[in-house]
Amino acid sequence: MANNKGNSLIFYMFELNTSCRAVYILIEELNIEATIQKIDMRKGEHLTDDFKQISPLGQLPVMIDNGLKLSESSAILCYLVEQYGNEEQQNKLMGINDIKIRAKIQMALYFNVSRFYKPVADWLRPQIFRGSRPTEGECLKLKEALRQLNSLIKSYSKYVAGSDEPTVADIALFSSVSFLQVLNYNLLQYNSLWNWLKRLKKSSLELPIGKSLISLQEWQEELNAKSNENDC
Ligand SMILES: N[C@@H](CCC(=O)N[C@@H](CS)C(=O)NCC(=O)O)C(=O)O
Repeated sequence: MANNKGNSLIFYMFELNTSCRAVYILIEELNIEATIQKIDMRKGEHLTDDFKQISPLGQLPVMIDNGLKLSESSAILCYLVEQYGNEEQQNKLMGINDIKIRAKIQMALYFNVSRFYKPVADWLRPQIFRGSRPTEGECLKLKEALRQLNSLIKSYSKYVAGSDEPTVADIALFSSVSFLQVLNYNLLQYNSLWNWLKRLKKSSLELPIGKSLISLQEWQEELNAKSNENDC
């Protein structure tokens, strides 16, 4: 049954942005009845005056809930769990009853924003916005970011904050990594990361994760069709 408490939530997202996708996975997991407003950044829909009233810097993701306007996906993820999760979900996704897990979740969220997200976004951007390949420098930075994430996962047992169940930090990081996977990026060499991905896909997040991948797969099919285009 949908979580009706979410009736007032409006979530603005660009389907091909990893931060937006992370929040979308959580909305699905918490079954929040939100209004999802899709903004296509490829068409410049984030640059209009109307959208700048909502997000003054023209950034996505952004949400409005009962007068609260929030950007930055990590902040949105934490807010949604606290506002809409029941006690079990709050404990599982944000470790509210375990200060050490909670601290490690924060650490992994900061790692995502400060070290991981940007190299992934820089590698993806040319492909999403220009249909071109990333540069060698962008490829090298992405490799280093993946190596770091692999080490982080290796240092814990199952999930990125050392918990037995996936948390919001896994959702945030998964969102970036799954994008690479859909584009057939070779992740097999990052052994711990690869096994974490497999675990996540069979975890309690299996359904929201699967749903979030549909639009990505559609985009990838579109990309393939374009690269094989032949009008002779
Ligand atoms: N740290 C932010 C990153 C969000 C982000 O990078 N958004 C991009 C989407 S491609 C954006 O809005 N770019 C437009 C701009 O910065 O003008 C988060 O986690 O929400």
